[in-house]
Amino acid sequence: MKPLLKRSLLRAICVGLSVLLCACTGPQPRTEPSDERKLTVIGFSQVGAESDWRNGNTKSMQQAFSAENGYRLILEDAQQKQEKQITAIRNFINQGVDYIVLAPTTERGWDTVLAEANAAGIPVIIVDRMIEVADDSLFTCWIGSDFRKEGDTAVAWMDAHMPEDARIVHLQGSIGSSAQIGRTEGLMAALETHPGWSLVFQGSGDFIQAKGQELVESLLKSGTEFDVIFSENDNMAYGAIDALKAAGLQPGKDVTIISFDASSTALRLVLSGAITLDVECNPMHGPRARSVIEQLRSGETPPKYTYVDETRFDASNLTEEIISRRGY
Ligand code: GYE
Repeated sequence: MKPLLKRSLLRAICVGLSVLLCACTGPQPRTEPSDERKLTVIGFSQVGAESDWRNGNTKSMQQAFSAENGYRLILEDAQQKQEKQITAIRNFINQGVDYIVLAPTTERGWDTVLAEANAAGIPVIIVDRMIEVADDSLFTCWIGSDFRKEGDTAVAWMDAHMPEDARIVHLQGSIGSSAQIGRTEGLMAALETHPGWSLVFQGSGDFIQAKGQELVESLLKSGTEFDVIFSENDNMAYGAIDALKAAGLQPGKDVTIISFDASSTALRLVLSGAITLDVECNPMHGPRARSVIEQLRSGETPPKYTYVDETRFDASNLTEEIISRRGY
């Protein structure tokens, strides 16, 4: 048979088969672009995938803005780079998304791009870290944590449990992010009121486990002595724990570790004693952001700022049950 003839015959058989299939199963629901167009499109610019907190946050957004819930989520991972977020926002504007959700890397540098979103009439919802813009009307609302309060919670605990001459290693998050700024401010204020406390090291591990590990390794190599590690997130604390163990030290006993986020992995380390205190920072912003968008869609005005209620965990108030309900 000539190849052309063979192809037409094959096509005829396929068409015949699909007609038969339709006839047997009845009319098929249409999932054509018309359905797709009914979904509300969300452009979400995410910081990156640097931590357990961040991955929990991404998952929460994906679940909240699912197709079953009537949304199409366009997720852009910025790999912790603000330039990538600015490009992502410009792409969202070009694509004509219905809403932009921004989890900003740093607080500053958003005025121009948000003015562009504003001019295009696209509401911008900020989640997690805060932004600092000259004109607050450039964003519709913000949902996140009180990072300064988290810092203060940690130092209040230190005040009650740490010796007066505690030597502190401070692992900071990404410099210029609200989470770093607030938690650092808490510790800096406490150092002023505790003249016996000393800061033996301060540096950024960018919220990343490997960087936290490197910093503590090099401190140990240089012979720096310390009693407390104030780690501005759980992943850097994991790195610190590995470095201490590799040097033959017992985290939680030889060195007190204070961390932030309270992800389930870290809370297990609180139970086992390696982390002594973990200040909660809750990443489940998906349902909160969706609720804000639903309010906007029905013509309501959501609150400009929504702070999430948070707690802190140490051996005195942590149970397996709490960990199993964490979700991140
Ligand atoms: O603490 C850290 C993440 O901005 C609250 O970013 C967030 C912080 C969180 O990488 O783990």
